Amino acid sequence: MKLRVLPPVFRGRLHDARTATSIGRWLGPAFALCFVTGLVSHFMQHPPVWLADRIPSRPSWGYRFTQGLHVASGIAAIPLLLAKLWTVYPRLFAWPPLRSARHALERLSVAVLVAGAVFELATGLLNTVQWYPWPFSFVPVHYAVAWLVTGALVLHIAVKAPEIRAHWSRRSPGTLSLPAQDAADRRSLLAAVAAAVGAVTLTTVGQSLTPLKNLILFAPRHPDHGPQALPVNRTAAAAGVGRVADEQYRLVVAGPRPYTLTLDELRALPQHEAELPIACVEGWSRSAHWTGVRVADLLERSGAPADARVRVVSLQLRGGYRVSEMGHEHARDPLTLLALRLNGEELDPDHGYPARLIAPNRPGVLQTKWVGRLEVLS
Ligand SMILES: Nc1nc2c(c(=O)[nH]1)N[C@H]1C(S)=C(S)[C@@H](COP(=O)(O)O)O[C@H]1N2
Ligand SMILES: [Mo]
Repeated sequence: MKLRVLPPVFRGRLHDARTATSIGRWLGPAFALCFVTGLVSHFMQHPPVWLADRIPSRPSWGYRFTQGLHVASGIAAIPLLLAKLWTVYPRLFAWPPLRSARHALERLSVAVLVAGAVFELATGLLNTVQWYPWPFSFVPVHYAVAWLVTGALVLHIAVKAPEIRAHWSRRSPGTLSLPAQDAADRRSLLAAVAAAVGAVTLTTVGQSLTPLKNLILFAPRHPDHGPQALPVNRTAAAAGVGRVADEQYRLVVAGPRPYTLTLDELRALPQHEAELPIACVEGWSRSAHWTGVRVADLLERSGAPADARVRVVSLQLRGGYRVSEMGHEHARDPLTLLALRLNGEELDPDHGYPARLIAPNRPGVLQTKWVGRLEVLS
């Protein structure tokens, strides 16, 4: 007897190009928005040489906005991608599996697209909860795969352009041949997907869009939870800094005319106030009221040239975020402070006591805590 393995038969009627197009209409823009805002984040954190001194320090909420969109569009893309994969998965069993070299290439590009898209959303989501169950480092791999996915997506849209065009609008000829019942079912499916997108968005976006903070169910951070009503990413204990003793603290400003200040001397300098957010790459952000010494004043006193770049060095001895750099736009912005106070109190040790950097339009990871040194770079 000859055994034959038959491909499965799918009787569900919504595994068709029209449903795939309807979902793609939302999934495509979500990925595009996620990619563009991801690029912004990447270049603000790791600017190439030509850009390093050109990043604007305004609007002060710029990074908070783009990174909030990055994480929100990524989260919204999860139910969209799942729905899209459900719609098209019967094609995995298409028979014969390969019809021609062109068909083989197309299937390969779809495989890259699906694998890359799942990888980006999964690693991005896990990054928002600071869980890294993989051996590679998140940022460079998430960044590289984003280009791969974007390339595969552009190719996919180009290959599918005729089908997309045929199914794009309600009146397109593709619809006429389909039974009326399918249209009703499709509307239900799309309504369910829209509800899922709305639900995951509304229950997470409050981590950054603070007016919606009371709707937070799944976001890893609540913007109010933390000392002085501000979340903490790395505590003083985790950073190995602990509570810095007042009498031991020194701020070194290493410019053309280097000098050192004690904490009392720093407190005696003119203090300024700023309302600025901490906007973490992980998607939470929170605005706060900061008081401290203008970095511009400290640099001026050291004789730093107006266009100098500055390196900010933490008292923390190990860890990736102990040093940050900024261009002259940030260094000379009157809102850029070496903050000593937060929301009317001395900084909590977890927020960088006795002094931390706070600057407008800057990723949270570059808002260095426990600052011990400002170095003027030539
Ligand atoms: N020295 C030092 N500064 C740091 C960090 C760090 O690990 N070490 N973490 C950064 C990150 S990732 C963020 S989001 C903010 C968090 O600031 P907050 O704890 O004051 O809210 O601090 C930044 N400054
Ligand atoms: Mo962060």
